[in-house]
Amino acid sequence: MSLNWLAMDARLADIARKIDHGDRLDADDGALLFDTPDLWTLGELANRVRRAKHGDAAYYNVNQHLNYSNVCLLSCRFCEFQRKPGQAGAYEFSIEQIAQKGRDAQARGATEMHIVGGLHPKLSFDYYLEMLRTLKTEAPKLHLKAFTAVEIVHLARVSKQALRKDFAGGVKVVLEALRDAGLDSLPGGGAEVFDDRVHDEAWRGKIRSDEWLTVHRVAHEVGLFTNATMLYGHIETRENRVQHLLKLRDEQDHALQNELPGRFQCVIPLPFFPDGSALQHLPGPSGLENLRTLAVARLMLDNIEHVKAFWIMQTLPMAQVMLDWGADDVDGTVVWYDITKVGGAGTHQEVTIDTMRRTIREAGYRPVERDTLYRPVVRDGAKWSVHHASDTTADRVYILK
Ligand code: V47
Repeated sequence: MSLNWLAMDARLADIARKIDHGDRLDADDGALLFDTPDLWTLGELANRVRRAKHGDAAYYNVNQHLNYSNVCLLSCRFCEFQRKPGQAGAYEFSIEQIAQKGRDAQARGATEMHIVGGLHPKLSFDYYLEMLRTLKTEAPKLHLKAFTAVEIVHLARVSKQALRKDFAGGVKVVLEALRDAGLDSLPGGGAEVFDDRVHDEAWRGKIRSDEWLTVHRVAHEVGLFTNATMLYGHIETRENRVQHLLKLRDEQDHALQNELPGRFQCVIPLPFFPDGSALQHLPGPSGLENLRTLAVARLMLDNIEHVKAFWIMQTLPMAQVMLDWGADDVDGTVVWYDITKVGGAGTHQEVTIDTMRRTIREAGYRPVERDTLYRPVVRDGAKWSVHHASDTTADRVYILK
């Protein structure tokens, strides 16, 4: 019996050579990686890069997500989370409710609070500053990873900074005020896919890619580390995905070449979930498409250290497979999550530390608890400390390498 049909796609040989030599892949390589039927070689290449960077480590953190309000001025067609003011199910948390969640998370031993919400028409800039200040007072051990670039631009409007001609200058004022109130880093949400056609069809009214990238650039300039997402599997093309990854790579080049005090730490490809959204007639990406997109992200983004398989959207078994396909991180214990509820989940979506570690071990990897800045954490129950005592920028860079 001939096994020729199992042979490697010969077109991948050049890409494999580039990867072995540490050469950068270009847009044509990205297109080929999306086109090849040879998924095994693609996965193997991504795994090779992942193992060269992180060995058998698989990172997770003990975190808690907080979605402070689902009220949103936008009507993104992929979103099942947003509600209009007064609509059934619309909510916003008071500062005291948020403080209680912070105290609970800290008592549980969480290292991070990941905070995002809709673009609320009524909440003042002070609400957001107060939220951060209160959490820093009530739960000072929590790293506050808060507000997507979309919320930051909304806050620039709310605080009238967006009236300035200089968009980046207004964003800077807002980010500095939030940082001084306790903001520690920015999550990667709201990037969706960097393409104006897709933007206008599916999330008109939201900031465009140039604004999203400007917010992250300014964040890096003012010393904040950030993440980046890519929402795929809806009305975008695979070429759009390649362009999205290249734009992220260029932005990271800018941060690294200019030695900015912040940069992207992690990229998170997010598979579109149609249920409950205005695009629910679409099928959503298949498991194989998820693996392919993850592997391409790992291979194209040679300058971003970490790639996350967000288990909430991928499921735990899929996240296990993804550790072999380029991912080195699975996010954290989460506890509460309101934005997507896969397979009929409610807002309580939690894994315990034991389950997280067992899941990673069963996939053949070594579980490493990290803090938000990817420093190893030493834990004894709810008590924890960062393995490297000092918190200098030099230390961060050391751990990132
Ligand atoms: O920005 C919304 C996406 C994002 C749907 O920074 C959807 O560490 C799929 O950004 N199907 C929020 N995706 C989640 C996010 C995130 C998650 C985990 C870790 C980090 C990080 C960031 O969720 C939104 C949007 O792109 N989203 N609706 C949906 N129906």
